[in-house]
Amino acid sequence: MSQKVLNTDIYCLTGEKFSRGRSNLEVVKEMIAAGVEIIQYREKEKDMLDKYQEAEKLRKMTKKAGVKFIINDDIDLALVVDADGVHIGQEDLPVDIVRDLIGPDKIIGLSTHSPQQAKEAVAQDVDYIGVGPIFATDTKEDVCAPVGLEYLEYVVENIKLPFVAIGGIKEDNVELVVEKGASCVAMITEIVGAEDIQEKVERIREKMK
Ligand code: TZP
Ligand code: MG
Repeated sequence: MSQKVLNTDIYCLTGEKFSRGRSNLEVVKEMIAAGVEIIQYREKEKDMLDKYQEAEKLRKMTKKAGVKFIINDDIDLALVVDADGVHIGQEDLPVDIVRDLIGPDKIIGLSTHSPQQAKEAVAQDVDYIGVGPIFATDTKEDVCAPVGLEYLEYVVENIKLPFVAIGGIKEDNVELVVEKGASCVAMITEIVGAEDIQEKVERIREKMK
């Protein structure tokens, strides 16, 4: 288990349809230039061939920059592009099966939405959990209703796994999330939809201090 996996402040995800017409390649380039240390490739509506071709390029870019690269959902894709890991949800394959497929050295992240799911994650071979959606999110597909800050508080107090808070987090509310004890926050629209991604990341980092 790679305990140092979320030893960073901002966890970025792709979302091409929220990226103001920019490609994932352009957006990830900006994220890397902003000093982001972990990026998840998440594209729910693209064909596997498109995802493969894109993820190959993103893997090369992230590897060169020393940035962790995580693939959402697709274990096969994570393996073929040699990503650092996969991020799965409650409706994906069970963690033990994913671990068997992906091997002992890759990162497994698991989305959780309740104390029960967090407790179950502790008993499984996951490297980190996602905690959310904290707030209502514009990124609707495959995302459940907001769980609020209470669930985050529960995790901070009771769960020993590394975690990343996610869902509706913006420059304007990130302080609330950090105050509750999150040291790593994930954002899609706030970052991919920013006119100037590097400036946006800088401003979020200021707010997180
Ligand atoms: N999981 C929980 S909320 C969410 C995911 C993937 C979407 C987050 O998107 P945004 O735009 O940062 O609210
Ligand atoms: Mg999933």
